[in-house]
Amino acid sequence: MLLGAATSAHQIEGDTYNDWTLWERKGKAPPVGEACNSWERMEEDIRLLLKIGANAYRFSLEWSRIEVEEGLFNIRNLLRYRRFVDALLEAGITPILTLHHFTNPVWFYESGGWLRRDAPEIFGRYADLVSRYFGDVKLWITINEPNVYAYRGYVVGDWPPGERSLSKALRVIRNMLRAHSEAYAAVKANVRRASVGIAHHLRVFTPVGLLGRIPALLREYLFNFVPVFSEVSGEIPPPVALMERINAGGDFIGINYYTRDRVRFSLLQPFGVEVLPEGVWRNSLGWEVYPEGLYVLIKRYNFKRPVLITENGIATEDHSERVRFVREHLKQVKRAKGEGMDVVGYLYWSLLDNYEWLEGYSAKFGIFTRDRRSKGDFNLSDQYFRDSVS
Ligand code: IFM
Repeated sequence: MLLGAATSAHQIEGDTYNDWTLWERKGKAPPVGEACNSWERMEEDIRLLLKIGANAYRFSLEWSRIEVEEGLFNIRNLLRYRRFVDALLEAGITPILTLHHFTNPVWFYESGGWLRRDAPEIFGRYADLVSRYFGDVKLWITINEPNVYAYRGYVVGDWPPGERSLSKALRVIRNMLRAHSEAYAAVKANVRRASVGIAHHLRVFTPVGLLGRIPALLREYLFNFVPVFSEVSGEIPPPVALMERINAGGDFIGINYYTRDRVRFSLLQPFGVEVLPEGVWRNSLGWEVYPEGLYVLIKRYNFKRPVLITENGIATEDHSERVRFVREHLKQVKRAKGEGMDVVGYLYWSLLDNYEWLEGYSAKFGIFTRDRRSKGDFNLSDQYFRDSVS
């Protein structure tokens, strides 16, 4: 089983210049600064992975470093990632490469971004170029959390581009699913035996009261079901599209899991309102911690395919709470495996305390601090963790 950790480029590399940078400069998000300086110090991150007994590492390539202008690729930067992958392989760590993790090149963003008609082809071209350089990487994630990206950027509007339009959000989701399909085909053509999928952010939606079932079902359908179903069936269902055929394929189901929402009916909000009773386990951002949800989602969304837990983590200042969090979630993985689910890996979010978008550096998801100091015992190869998954 793959056991390891996950990160993303903008959150750890430092010195990135993309659409989120513009958002920061507008004062809409805290400045990322040099983050964990991983662009310079990636190889040190490998030492940390070895320290925790990890055999896998999920990280993302920063599209804006690679396609610096439309159709113009910076191969030097691509080769920087190439050297990193070589070092991972040498260390016996399986690289899991993400092509898109929220951030976009400024030229793409300023010309319409994910609303551009040709966004899927543009992304496919980028995936094609990159995958030619990584023929030995067997695990690929095309896009991270398309549902969250569309929701925050085009419904809530607190992420770039700051739109508040459901119809635009649906167009963005549709384009991202098409883009996944393009990238899937490109990677499969260039890399023999590659396994390619999306990292889906899935949540448990628990209704509060009888009427709460309506908004909970709506959320379940739009947020969880539509993206996963489109990926596995190759058809995008309404309201995103009218069963539009795409060639998408998911060789595994990637699940990012953090929390559940308890949803109550509201006459004013079609998607209901969230309620959280006193006394439930929460992380430092106030999100409910609900380990059983991981089991529920693996069972509900596996579509008879291998499942990879592409992210699962807790923001906390208390490292022993983090250890308890991982243990409780791995118990649920074990439970699902015991019932025949093919869970092939578990990646903790995150290796390092890093830049948590609007929350900046206040949320501490890391096993290590930004300066790469250990916070205490944590070893995925310990009997203690192995027992939970074997
Ligand atoms: O930090 C994020 C990550 O970028 C995507 N998944 C959720 C994490 C925690 O919020």
